[in-house]
Amino acid sequence: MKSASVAVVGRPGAGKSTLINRITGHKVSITAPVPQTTRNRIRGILTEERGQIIFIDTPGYHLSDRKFNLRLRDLVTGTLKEADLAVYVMDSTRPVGEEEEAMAEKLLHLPCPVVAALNKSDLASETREPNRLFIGRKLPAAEIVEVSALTGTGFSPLLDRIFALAPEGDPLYPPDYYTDQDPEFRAAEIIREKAIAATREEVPHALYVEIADMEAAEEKDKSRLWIRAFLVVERESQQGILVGKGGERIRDIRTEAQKELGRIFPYRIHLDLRVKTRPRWRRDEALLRGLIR
Ligand SMILES: Nc1nc2c(ncn2[C@@H]2O[C@H](COP(=O)(O)OP(=O)(O)OP(=O)(O)O)[C@@H](O)[C@H]2O)c(=O)[nH]1
Ligand SMILES: [Mg+2]
Repeated sequence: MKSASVAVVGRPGAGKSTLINRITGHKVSITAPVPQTTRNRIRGILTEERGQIIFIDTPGYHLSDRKFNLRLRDLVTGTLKEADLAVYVMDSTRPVGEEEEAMAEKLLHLPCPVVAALNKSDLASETREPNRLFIGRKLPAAEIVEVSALTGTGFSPLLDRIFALAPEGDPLYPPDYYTDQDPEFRAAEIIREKAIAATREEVPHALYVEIADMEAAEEKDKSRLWIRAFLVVERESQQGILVGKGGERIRDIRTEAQKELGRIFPYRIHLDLRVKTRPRWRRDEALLRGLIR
């Protein structure tokens, strides 16, 4: 039996979270068309006859020296240090930039093997071949597999490669486990995804979700899960955007979140969603310690 912990790394928006969701067959990690969605290390577990692979989703590797971003980058570094191997997800439709250079440089000095997933193969792209050459030049030992995280194309050779490189070992999780996230974190993430999808520009980045209360209650027809949550933003103006005209936007976010939470948790969901402001939270060291982990 094989057993491995696999760090999934790459530039923001490369498709890391989409890949893990598709590989595990579950919504493990939230995704969005805007970059810098993932802020935590999130495990997605795949168990097969060949063994168990623990995929660890990470924040997109982004070169900025703001406190918030440095913490995200530290998570990537820490995850790579503990992993048995790394999957380097690269968006084949975007030209290589300095972030890609920095990411590749980091991977070159790892003791563990690297598999490169050249992602978004479902889209036509003039940068695919140049990007493939870039990986070949920067990481000559890395095998390159062309994939589409969206459709699942290329997953079979990718998984063959991962299992081949994985060390022997016993599974760490029972076979039916696909993630180890606690319910509060999952709920907060689903709500954040719906809020990101409903907003633009700086709002998705200025946002986090605080679960104030989460409680299950037995009722005669079905068990209910009560969730009281806050969308926290940095400024009053962002609060207004989230609420929308006549409260329309927050109602939509709540409806979408409730729908998806109802698919994940075996309860009828009752979500009480509000908005509040916490100025400069992205510079609050103590808050970030709890939020980014
Ligand atoms: N067409 C296409 N789109 C993809 C593919 N993989 C991911 N995407 C899209 O790319 C966007 C970013 O995907 P994510 O999975 O959130 O990317 P990520 O690397 O996790 O991003 P961060 O968490 O910000 O680092 C989303 O809109 C996805 O639907 C793919 O194979 N094909
Ligand atoms: Mg992600």
